[in-house]
Amino acid sequence: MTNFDVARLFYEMASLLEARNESVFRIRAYQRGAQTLETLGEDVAAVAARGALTTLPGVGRDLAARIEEYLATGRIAQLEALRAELPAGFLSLLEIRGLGPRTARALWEQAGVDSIERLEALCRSRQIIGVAGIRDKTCDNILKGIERWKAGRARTRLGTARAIAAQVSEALRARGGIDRLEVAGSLRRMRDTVKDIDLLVTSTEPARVIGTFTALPSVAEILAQGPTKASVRHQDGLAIDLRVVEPEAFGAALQYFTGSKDHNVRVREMASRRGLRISEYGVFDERTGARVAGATEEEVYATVGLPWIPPELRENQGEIEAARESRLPTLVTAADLRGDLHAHTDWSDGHHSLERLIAAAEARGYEYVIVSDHSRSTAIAGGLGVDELRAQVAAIRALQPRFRTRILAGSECDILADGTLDFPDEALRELDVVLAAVHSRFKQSRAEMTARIVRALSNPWVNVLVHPTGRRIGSREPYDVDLETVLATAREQGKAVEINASPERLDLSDVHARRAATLGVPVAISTDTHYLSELDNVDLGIGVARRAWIEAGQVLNARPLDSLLAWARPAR
Ligand code: DGT
Ligand code: CA
Repeated sequence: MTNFDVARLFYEMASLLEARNESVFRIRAYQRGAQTLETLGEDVAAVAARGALTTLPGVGRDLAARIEEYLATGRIAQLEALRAELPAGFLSLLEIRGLGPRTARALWEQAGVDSIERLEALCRSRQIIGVAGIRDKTCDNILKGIERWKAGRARTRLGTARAIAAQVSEALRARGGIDRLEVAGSLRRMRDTVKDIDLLVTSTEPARVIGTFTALPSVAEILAQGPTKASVRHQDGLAIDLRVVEPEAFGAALQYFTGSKDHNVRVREMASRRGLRISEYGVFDERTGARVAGATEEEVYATVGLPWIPPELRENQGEIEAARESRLPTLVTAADLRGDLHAHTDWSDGHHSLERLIAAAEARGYEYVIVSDHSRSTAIAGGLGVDELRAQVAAIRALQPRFRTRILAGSECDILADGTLDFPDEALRELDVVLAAVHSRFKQSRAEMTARIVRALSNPWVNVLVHPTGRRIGSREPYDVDLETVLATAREQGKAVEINASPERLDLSDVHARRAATLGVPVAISTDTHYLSELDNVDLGIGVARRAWIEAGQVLNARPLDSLLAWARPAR
């Protein structure tokens, strides 16, 4: 139970009252109360316990009673009655800018509009003109509002959001006034896409920090601003929330705003069974109201008898049980990786020479790095023919004496439509490690695609299936393939699968990578580097692997060179 939750219910209440044409004063009262709660620097339950609710700005007897009711029962009866009068999709209509609650209600009553989809269809066909006073112009405005709503709901790729969060954090730190700054939310959990960036800060000068934040040059629009919280839209489109919290509540706030919501629900239930109440302000004794924890996340988890849980696992996917039974995995870290197993050079579509790639890998302290350029069939990427491949292997061997980092001769070899490979076995056997990938005929049937990949994995010279589903986040769906069969084949044939760390791929995804690891298939975490700076994307791949519960022992490129080579070439 939090200020946040009550505020949301109050906003909803205000909208529903407006839809019913209720008094403007009642509507405003709920909006005002919601704003107060959103920016309140103290847990509303604590205020209630002191009997001080009516001292809050905008909170009169009526609202205080609703807050008391919510704290006691977890519901607001009047709100539920109001909701029952309207269709389930009604509230979503109110998210469209330019469509007020009254019009929305009239549209529902007179034209059966009960969802955004239906609203859009009726606007496009202009059937809605004349209903509830809607004119041509209004129709266009609603359509514009729907477009904006769609854009606002679009999720941003992890890589992009991380880069923006890093820039904004750095800009904030440089301007001073901040003691601690942490990223929370889905970004801290390393989800492959995020809705927004959640920042948490401690500071002795909240007003200064809020002022600095909203005035950053990269901020395009201020969405909301209070004494300790602000929401802005970054010039790149995504929203950023910043909250300033007290140091003694920092751990509780970080835990709360990191989520996931489902994870937090479980933790709160555990607390409740112990007579404790957890909110973003701390952990409190339900009886006495005394704060028992809040400064660190460790402290918060300890009050419910759990060890600290890595953010990537906080999805209510078994981590609570694992923590309780002391069997949380020791997740792989960047330090565990000994090399990169997927990188291009200017022999195909990479933007750097062989030498520069090796030098960059050596500078990172890698024990090995692969050179895995495309094969001929990926003509668009300047794929190599057999002769060029042999020439490249010779160039690699000639270059090796100049470097400590071992250069692995490899290929990202195309899997042709029938599952055969783009290079003959005689060529593949000269390589140290062979990657295989689908780059064409994405529309094959599920049966064909599955058989194609299974056949490729059955080639003795193939080692790693890279970007196994072909997805490009936000632009291309994965191809239709029976991944269970593919993974079972990989396991049977002693092959590995890749977590491709390229920000638009992240393929395998967290869920699929977890399945692969569970089945005992080794996972390679590789960058698919085309520009040298992309070697840094390895952190995104590590994030996916950690979300997949993967430990170093399950990661192919955490193995030392000898064991990697012995695995890759048992036949040699
Ligand atoms: P997203 O959709 O990528 O932004 O995902 P999150 O997890 O970052 O979600 P967000 O930004 O809505 O909220 C951040 C965290 O705050 C979330 O993981 C858990 C917590 N939280 C958000 N809304 C609620 C809520 O209504 N109730 C509770 N109990 N917790 C919430
Ligand atoms: Ca978020």
